[in-house]
Amino acid sequence: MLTLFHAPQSRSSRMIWLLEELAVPYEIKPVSIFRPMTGEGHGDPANPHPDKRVPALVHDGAIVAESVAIVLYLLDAFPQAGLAPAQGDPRRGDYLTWVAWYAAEMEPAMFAALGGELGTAPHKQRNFDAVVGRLQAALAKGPYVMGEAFAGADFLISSALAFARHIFPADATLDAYVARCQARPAAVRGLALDDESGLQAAA
Ligand SMILES: N[C@@H](CCC(=O)N[C@@H](CS)C(=O)NCC(=O)O)C(=O)O
Repeated sequence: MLTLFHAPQSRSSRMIWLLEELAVPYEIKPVSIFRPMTGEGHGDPANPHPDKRVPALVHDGAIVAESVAIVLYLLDAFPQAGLAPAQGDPRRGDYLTWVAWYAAEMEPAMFAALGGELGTAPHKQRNFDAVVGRLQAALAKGPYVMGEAFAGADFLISSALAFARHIFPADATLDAYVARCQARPAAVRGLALDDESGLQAAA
């Protein structure tokens, strides 16, 4: 059994989308998290994440934490979804590069921009420009970062882009990419389930 430890409208929301893509049975366990913007919530003792954050996944007793680890783990465990080139596939390196790039380059650059740090730190501005440039170059070639096919990295990249769209440059290609990813039936179902989980948490 797969159990997702989830808090509404957080980094675990896109994992509901991912689980919907896999079309395998899973359950969602809502947990409280500390929300720094409002000061609400707290680390939930029921959450197996080492830092009481979300997402956390338990699969047949094994705990997987960190968004990137969960994407890699699930897409290898359920290859029938066709969202990750397998070991030995020549596209595997590109896939791993994009997933790691998301965590190592895109997230830090995005949070530096959200925190207003770019103007005072030229190297952070340079890193941010590199992130935008790489994304624009990839999406000028294909509808998804790896080309024709939607793959694991697109969950992470498109959802982060949607979350912080205002700090990225106005660009119809970026808008169309986010819309294309979010129009997937599994994404639409995932969003509805996230909203539902928020209503349950509030009740
Ligand atoms: N690098 C982690 C970050 C996880 C994270 O910070 N999640 C937030 C929600 S978006 C959280 O649980 N915050 C609660 C806290 O910091 O205590 C990942 O991508 O999984």
